[in-house]
Amino acid sequence: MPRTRPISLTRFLLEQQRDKGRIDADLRLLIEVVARACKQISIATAKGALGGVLGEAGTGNVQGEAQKKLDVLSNEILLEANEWGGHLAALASEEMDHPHPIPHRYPKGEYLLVFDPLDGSSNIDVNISVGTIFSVLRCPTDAVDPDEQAFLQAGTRQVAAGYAIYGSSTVFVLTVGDGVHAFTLDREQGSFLLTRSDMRIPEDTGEFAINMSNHRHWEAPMRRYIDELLAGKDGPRGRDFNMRWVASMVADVHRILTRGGIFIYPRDRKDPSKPGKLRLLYEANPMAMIVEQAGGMATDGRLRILDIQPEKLHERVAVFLGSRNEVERATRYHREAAE
Ligand code: AHM
Ligand code: MG
Repeated sequence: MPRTRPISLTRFLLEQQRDKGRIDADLRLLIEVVARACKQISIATAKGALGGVLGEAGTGNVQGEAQKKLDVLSNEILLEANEWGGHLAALASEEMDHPHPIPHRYPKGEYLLVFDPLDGSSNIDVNISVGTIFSVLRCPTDAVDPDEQAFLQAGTRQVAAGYAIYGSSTVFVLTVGDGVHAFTLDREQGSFLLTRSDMRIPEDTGEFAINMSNHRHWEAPMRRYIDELLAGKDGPRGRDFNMRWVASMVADVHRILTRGGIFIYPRDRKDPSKPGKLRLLYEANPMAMIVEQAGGMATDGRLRILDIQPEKLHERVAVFLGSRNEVERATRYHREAAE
């Protein structure tokens, strides 16, 4: 339940800067600007058919995916909001082939912002939750005009990560390395208000999230883990498990932060050239930081996601995240199979 005098995101960030010394003024401004852009995206998303924003944009992104009108619009909103503040050295996004430099007419800052402007966009037209995911890195000091290389940093180097979920309410979830905090958008006031601080993911869970239709394409350890869950009370786990799959990573992760669970998007044999579907820099890394900050665990089935050294801006990775004991088990099955 919200407190009687809820803390605004603005005040929370100011306290993180002034009292805790955890963020500087530029990072505070950056997060505020991202949150403001998320408010705009939330408004555009909520208008739905009335805003003329549903449907295909008629273009494709670098990953060969058809872009929705709202993918393109959300990307533009985030670019426009972040270009001029003087806090960023460059931006990169799922929807752009290459990093976007800060135009010369604006001052440059020391941070890099990388984002998925509208995650789960296959759900837009059917009115199911979508979201924005973002990650903040420091720009290497020797990168005068930061290119792709500047972004290729392990997730452990993130200074902030978060997402906004546009669901039955709009919630902005943030970590600056000091726990995970959720702010609900008060639409009358137009501000994000702290509604959950220090979110914790339970170590154990009876709920899993995976796209089961890919079962036949999975590797053996993946099938072993899920088949054991499906066997329920009569199987080796001796209990029943429940399944949820929203097909919006933000929504699945938000549920896991709220009540626990394991989310898996494994690599599979459908397209062996792709090591998973989700992207390391703007989906897996920010979510892994959030999940770890909430006491959970995030791996690619073998390694800790945050330790992976990226080689490409749009690199894909397998993702196992959520309640620690289940992620540990699924990861162990994969490691054992590799021995
Ligand atoms: P997107 O960024 O193009 O929306 O793709 C990522 C989404 C995730 O939000 C979600 O977990 C996954 O793709 C769903 O994939 P699938 O349709 O294969 O179940
Ligand atoms: Mg996405």
